[in-house]
Amino acid sequence: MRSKSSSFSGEVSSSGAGGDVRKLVFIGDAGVGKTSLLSSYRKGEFHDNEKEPTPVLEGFTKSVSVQEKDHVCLLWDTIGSTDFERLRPLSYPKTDCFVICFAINDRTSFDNLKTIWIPEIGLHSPDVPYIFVATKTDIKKSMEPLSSKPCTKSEDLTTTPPSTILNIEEIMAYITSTDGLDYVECSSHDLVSVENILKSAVKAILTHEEKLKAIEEANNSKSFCVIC
Ligand SMILES: Nc1nc2c(ncn2[C@@H]2O[C@H](COP(=O)(O)OP(=O)(O)O)[C@@H](O)[C@H]2O)c(=O)[nH]1
Ligand SMILES: [Mg+2]
Repeated sequence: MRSKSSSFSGEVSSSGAGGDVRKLVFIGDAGVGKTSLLSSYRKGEFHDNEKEPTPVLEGFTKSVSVQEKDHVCLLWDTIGSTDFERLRPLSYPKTDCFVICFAINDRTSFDNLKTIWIPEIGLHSPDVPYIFVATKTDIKKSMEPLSSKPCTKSEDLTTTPPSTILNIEEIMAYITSTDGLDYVECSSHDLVSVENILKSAVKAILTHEEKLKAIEEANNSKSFCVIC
């Protein structure tokens, strides 16, 4: 990993997280791996994070290079459980991009994109771009060789049966039906895949800003024509 990291908490300024800092808020069901991927990325290595609590209302910054420019990202974790559905939106103001996570081996977390997460950001932050992230893809990879060769009895004893891994066609069918700007797969064990989330989020923000600029220019030229 290339960048310096620092803690950040409290108020954010009026333009996104402040100046050129891009605030990325990670949401998704409890247990999909949000805290693990953020804390692995921050520390530079994966720690089994089962007992580590999710930081609330506190983020940290990392910089990432996109289109030959360094962009500082403020990474903001949230708690996915329904008990926190009233507290969680306190993290949403000034968000530049939501990173909506589901686990590749957890169908409920995927179904909840539609029933919980898209409605939640639609309610609190309707004009903010978002991307989707499938987590724990190491589980999928560790199972791939098994499907291409006959299983022995011991190989059958995997904790995640192949049938519970979501397939890419189904994922893409849903994602292309939304306004999500990208889909990224990651594993907390593979920090390059985590950095790709940041790059994808920054690209989504830049795309969204270009779109807003084009709309504004079109509106300006329309008013100019009316005056003529
Ligand atoms: N195999 C695998 N397990 C993971 C990964 N990321 C997180 N986990 C495990 O998933 C569980 C829940 O992770 P956590 O980060 O607390 O989820 P959160 O509730 O979304 O923050 C923990 O036991 C983690 O060790 C991953 O990339 N691969
Ligand atoms: Mg957590």
